[in-house]
Amino acid sequence: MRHTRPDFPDGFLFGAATSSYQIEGHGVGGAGRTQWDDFAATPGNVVRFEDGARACDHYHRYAEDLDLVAAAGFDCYRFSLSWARVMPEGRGPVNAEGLDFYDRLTDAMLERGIKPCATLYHWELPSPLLDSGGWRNRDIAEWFADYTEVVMSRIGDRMFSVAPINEPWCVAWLSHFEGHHAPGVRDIRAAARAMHHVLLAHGRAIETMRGLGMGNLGGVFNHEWTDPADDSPEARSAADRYDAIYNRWFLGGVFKGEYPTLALEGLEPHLPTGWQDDFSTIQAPLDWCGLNYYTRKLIAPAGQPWPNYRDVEGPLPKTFMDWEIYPDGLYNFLTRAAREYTGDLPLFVTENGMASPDVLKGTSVEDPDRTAYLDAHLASAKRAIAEGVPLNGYFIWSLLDNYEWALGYEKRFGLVHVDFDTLVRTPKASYHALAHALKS
Ligand code: IFM
Repeated sequence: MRHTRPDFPDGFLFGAATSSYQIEGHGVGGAGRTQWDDFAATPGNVVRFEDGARACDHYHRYAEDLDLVAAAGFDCYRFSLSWARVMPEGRGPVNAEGLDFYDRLTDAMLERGIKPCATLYHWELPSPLLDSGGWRNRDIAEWFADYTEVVMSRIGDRMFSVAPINEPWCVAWLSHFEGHHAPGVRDIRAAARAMHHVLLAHGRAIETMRGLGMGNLGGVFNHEWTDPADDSPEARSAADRYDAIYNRWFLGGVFKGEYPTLALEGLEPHLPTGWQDDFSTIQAPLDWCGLNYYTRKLIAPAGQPWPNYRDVEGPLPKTFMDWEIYPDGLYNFLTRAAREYTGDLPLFVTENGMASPDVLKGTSVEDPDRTAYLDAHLASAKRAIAEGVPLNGYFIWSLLDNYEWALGYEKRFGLVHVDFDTLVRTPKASYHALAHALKS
């Protein structure tokens, strides 16, 4: 890697990220059923009907995994907690075994000198809550606040940082308008409500944690850079609508107390009554803002009703996800976020990384494309810092190969290869390159 730790300001934090359902093994430890178990059990939703029942068995192998985090020289580990593991019904009874697990995990990080960076929700909604409407139901904000209180009353004293919800766009739009993720709904009214309720729940969780006396609280928002597919005004306005729904809705809600007009054009008729009154909660002050970034999209009109866009194939080299590699997008977002939304607030790149068809040969995995991808995105991060963007850290997705949701186990994002039969972990060449860079 060309970039090493000394290229970044003193105190700049490097971390690796994972999420509960993608690695833990949800079939053990008394976890309740989740919307992803149901979605995966419905043919046609997930490649090979794969689910997270065993995943990487991190539940039993967390010590080995944290050893890998420490040995690479990471400062932080970004992990998530499963709502259904802590409260199998989503409300009411607590699974003591689940809380104990997160307590052990936290202490295991601290024993290794790793800063625990928690996310409260990374998509495994307890199935009984979906029976009650899930993200369509406004009550989810209070259910989520209750869960937050339970879990953070136990481990909140030892967290370095906490964010309530990973990637609200995925929770709301990808899962309720596009239907690609659980619960697989394709319905504009459901999507509008989820778009709003996910931010309301975010705000209630922040308020709850402030009430517990916690600090260093943030939000984690995913972004896709958006360019028009051609020079036509129609393509420009389709790209602007995409940008409004994907990128500007969430930052606008949290940092400005407003939703973008181009998104309201389609969603306002479907929002719950009185939505404007919720911004005081949604805008609960944050200590930092996290941006997840992977790619850009080229957007054209689709000849359909609102939102009337489609993405077209771009010319740039692509990852195994078929995502264009566009490091400038990270720079663009960091500078835009600081300029238009977050000002002096510390920013973090909370996810960045790529999938590749990595193969274990003997005892090694050569993944030069991943090293190059990370290096190029670190260059963009550095460029933004040089222009005054208060970027304080960078997290790689992901520590381990894991369950890539509807795409199952085939898309390997890890710095560490996982053999999903034997569960043996093998650090890839990118892991070694990074470890070298972080210790420089
Ligand atoms: O695996 C996901 C993760 O759960 C959320 N952010 C994007 C990653 C890659 O698709």
